[in-house]
Amino acid sequence: MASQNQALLQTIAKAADQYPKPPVTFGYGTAGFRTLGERLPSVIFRVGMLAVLRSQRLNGATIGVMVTASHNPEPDNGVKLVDPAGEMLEQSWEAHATALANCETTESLIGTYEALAAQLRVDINSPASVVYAYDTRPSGPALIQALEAGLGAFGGRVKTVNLGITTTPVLHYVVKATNDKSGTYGAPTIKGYYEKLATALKTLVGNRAPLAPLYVDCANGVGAVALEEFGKCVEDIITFKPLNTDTKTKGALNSQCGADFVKTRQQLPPSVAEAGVLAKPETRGASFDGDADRIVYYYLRDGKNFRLLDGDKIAVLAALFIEDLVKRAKLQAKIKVGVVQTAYANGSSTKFIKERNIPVTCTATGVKHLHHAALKYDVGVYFEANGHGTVLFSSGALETLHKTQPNSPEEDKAIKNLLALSELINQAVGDALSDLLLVEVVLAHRAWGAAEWDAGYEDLPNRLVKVEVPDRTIFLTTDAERKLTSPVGLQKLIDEAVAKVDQGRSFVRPSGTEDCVRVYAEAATTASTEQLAAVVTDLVKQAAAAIATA
Ligand code: 16G
Ligand code: MG
Repeated sequence: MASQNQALLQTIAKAADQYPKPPVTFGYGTAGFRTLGERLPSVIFRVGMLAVLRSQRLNGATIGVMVTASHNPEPDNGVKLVDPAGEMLEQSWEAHATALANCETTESLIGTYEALAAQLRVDINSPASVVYAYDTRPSGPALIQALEAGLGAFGGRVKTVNLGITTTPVLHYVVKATNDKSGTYGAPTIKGYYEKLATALKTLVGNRAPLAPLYVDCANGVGAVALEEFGKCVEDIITFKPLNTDTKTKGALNSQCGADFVKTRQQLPPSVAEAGVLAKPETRGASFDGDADRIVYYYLRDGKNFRLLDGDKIAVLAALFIEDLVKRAKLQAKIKVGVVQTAYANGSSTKFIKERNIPVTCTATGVKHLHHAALKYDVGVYFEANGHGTVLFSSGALETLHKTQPNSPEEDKAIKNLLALSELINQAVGDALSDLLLVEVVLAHRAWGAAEWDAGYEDLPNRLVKVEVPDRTIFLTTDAERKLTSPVGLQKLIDEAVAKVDQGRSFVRPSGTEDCVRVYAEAATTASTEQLAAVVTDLVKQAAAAIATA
């Protein structure tokens, strides 16, 4: 076996020589590796090696690799690994990814890999399975070649499936479906996913009239490809009016459009405003981000004023609807619905949910944290304010729904709708497309337009400030990022500033994706919000400067 290993390692080394590491330090963060696409070939080659190791460690279960940089500018790219249940890579493996990516030479790469395999008790000659996909970025094809070189070095030991250009959530779905030995989750293909969604949508819409047409800003990204293909499967139920579907023009991706633009600027993409398509008050629009795992909605109140319906609004809409169905099914005692948010959720949304006796958990930023907290509820609704999110049905809840004998047609209907929702909503990861269908279904059932949906609660004015500091690693947080433990003394000053403001709330955390610290503030009025944000920003700058010069 030793000689077999040596032969394989030699083959890998030869292939790795074609992908030397540039003089850059890489880190596997919240969103995987992410930087300029041209810097990434060596990283992607090594991610291929790690995917094989991960699969071997899990007895050959299929692992996913997604090449995308989501809402980042077009020259960027990135890569992340997907675990067998369709979840993000287990956190302890992020360090292995970072270690491999930063080996300076082929020799150190091979040494590190061999040591890692030994430490994890993995036989590098055992079978593995990897499925991969990429978005519409120009650097995608070259990076996929690097990935294939990394996987190809293992020869026939690794079974690979290339899904081609598709969205991040579709890849997550295919990974989960491939590993589902019961075969009930759905066919492990892009088409299988669309068919699953379409079937669930048909059940939920029932004999209602077709849904209102919906304008969808696709951020000039891969969401446009998905929406076009999926749209054909449901054209008798809903008509999509895609906007920003240009995946070919250089520089168009995420430029002046997409969910991140809309959420950050709190305004329509100029292209959507110019198209004038939202002038009628009953018309609503939505924006995907660059890899279609995030969605925000909006409309023009009275045909004029921009109103954002973000992840918080979607969470409230979904949680209350599901809670209603559970009550109609008379299953409140057995199925508990809960909501998971981050500190960025608007205080009004949290208050609104709690007042309706639905429990709310707050976690640190990043999908994986919300996802894990949502698993603790029977039905866990999780959304970040920025539009990342989904609804998870526990196996216990699904079993209850399958086993319950309804005592009335109403109970029967509620149970069937809950089961159809569990099929409509992506159980692996948040999906803009699936979330869109969830929103449209709830609005159809409630006979609501955007204005009625929006009417539930009014957001508190809020402000997010990006602060550049000499060293963001000195900022350490606790209590789901709502309090600072370092720099020492800073939290007390923030608390004092907050106490002076009506309905004030503010927190500071280091970004996980950019070299900066983020300050969030909200309060009863716009003026007091701006003031609170300014005061806390100053406190942060002073504390950072004091430490830098100490
Ligand atoms: C990443 C996260 C997103 C989070 C954002 C925060 C995933 C897939 N993505 O994009 O959930 O909101 O980081 O960025 O987990 P920040 O740390 O720079 O504020
Ligand atoms: Mg994204």
